[in-house]
Amino acid sequence: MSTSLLDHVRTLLLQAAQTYRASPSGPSLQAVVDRLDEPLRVAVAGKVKAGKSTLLNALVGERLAPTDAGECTRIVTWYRDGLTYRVTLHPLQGAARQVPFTHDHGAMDVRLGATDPRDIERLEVEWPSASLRATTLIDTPGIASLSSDLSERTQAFLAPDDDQPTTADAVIYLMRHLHATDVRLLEAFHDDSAARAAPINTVAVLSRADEVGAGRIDALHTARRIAKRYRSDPQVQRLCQTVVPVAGLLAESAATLRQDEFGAFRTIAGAERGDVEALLLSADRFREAETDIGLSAPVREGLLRRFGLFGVRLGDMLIRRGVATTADELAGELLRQSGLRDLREVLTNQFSERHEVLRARSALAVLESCLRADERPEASALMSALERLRAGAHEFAEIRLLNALATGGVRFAEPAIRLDAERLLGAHGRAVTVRLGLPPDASPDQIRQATAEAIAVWRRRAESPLASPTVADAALIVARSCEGHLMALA
Ligand SMILES: Nc1nc2c(ncn2[C@@H]2O[C@H](COP(=O)(O)OP(=O)(O)O)[C@@H](O)[C@H]2O)c(=O)[nH]1
Ligand SMILES: [Mg+2]
Repeated sequence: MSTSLLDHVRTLLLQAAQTYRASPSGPSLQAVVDRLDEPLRVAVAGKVKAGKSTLLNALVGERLAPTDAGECTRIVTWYRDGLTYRVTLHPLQGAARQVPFTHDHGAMDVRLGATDPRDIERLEVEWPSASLRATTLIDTPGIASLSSDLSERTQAFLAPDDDQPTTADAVIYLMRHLHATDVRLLEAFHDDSAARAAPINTVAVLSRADEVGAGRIDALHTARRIAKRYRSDPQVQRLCQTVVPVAGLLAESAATLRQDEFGAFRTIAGAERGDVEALLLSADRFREAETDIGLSAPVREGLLRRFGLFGVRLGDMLIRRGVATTADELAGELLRQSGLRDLREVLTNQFSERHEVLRARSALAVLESCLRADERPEASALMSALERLRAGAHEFAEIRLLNALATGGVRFAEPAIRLDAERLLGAHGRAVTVRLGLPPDASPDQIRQATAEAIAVWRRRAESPLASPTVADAALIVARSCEGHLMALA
């Protein structure tokens, strides 16, 4: 289904690239054609120190992106799967060039030499990695604060001026606690056009979730409750698909857990419980207090830096209770508790499964801006073809409706109807069983029957004399989605 959409988009782009081959737009159109076959581009955005680079590392499963200070944290950096390890510097002016780097145990250290970070458009890190095969991750410098020095380049990257399309297909937005500025920042890179960042391609992360409530052992429960509250806030619903709490530092360190660290955790878990509890009362205490549990201050300091106070408490508890008896088990359990797997699942449902539609959508945005920038007789035919494609493709209709449901542009009589519509439109995953709310092992007959029932219900809603035109249209789109499944089954 989506394949044909991408094919249509490709054909149209190739025509346009041909028409514009001698103009400045030519190369950018060709680049968009090439991009159709590339992995989805997901940008990690949010304020300074929200934990963006740490989370990116956790998603890759390696420490690549530098965290905290360092000039590279001020540069937009792409991490993509490659055949070899290579870093390319793209300056604002002049040709791209490879730059030397080192990568020992910690993050990458890219040698910029005499180049001023402000003269760099972006760094591109190629890194052979299974995690990067389906998605290219883009680390953005933080947005400092909206009122004063909102980082211009992050802003320019996420929400370019005018009608320029965005560089990323989807955005993970990190926020520590929902702040008025977060809402305004999210709003800043959203608008109503079909092409821009919209709730459909944004997932919010309640980041540094372990720090909620000063790192107490129930921190993540609390964070999950807060995230749930955000999810039901209409202001948040207008801006993103969902909100997931993640302890990025814990996830990053779990993914890269070393045997000596496991040994240190074992030492803690083997010590007298009262002594350990006293030591773990605060980070300062754990770092500095005199103790005879058998761990030197530098080792404790190291654990704290890598896992945070919450992570140390959790690791101690998991080993003490026998939940984790090996380094692998500990890593697995810390990862599970960090929330990273939940985030991955959301990313798969929200982005990976609809990557072709998202990509088609960004490609058409570029095409549209080229057509508008350079008007000529042939452009009008291309523009109508583009509009026909946008209006006609059911995948776009689904995306538009999901956006409209999120932003309140379409309202059904009851919240339950909206939830039903979102599920059928693929908001929670595109698999037909997920859409229908059936168990994964439902039989073809069950699927057929549930689909037929859904079609009947939604056709009735569309034809109801009480339905407003917007609701009727929306109901028709849902019914058509269901009919699509039925055809796919046959
Ligand atoms: N406790 C805790 N600290 C974190 C977490 N994520 C990041 N940090 C710390 O916060 C600081 C900023 O993180 P960084 O990833 O560089 O943030 P960025 O500026 O958004 O890229 C670093 O000292 C990280 O170790 C987290 O999930 N929990
Ligand atoms: Mg960073």
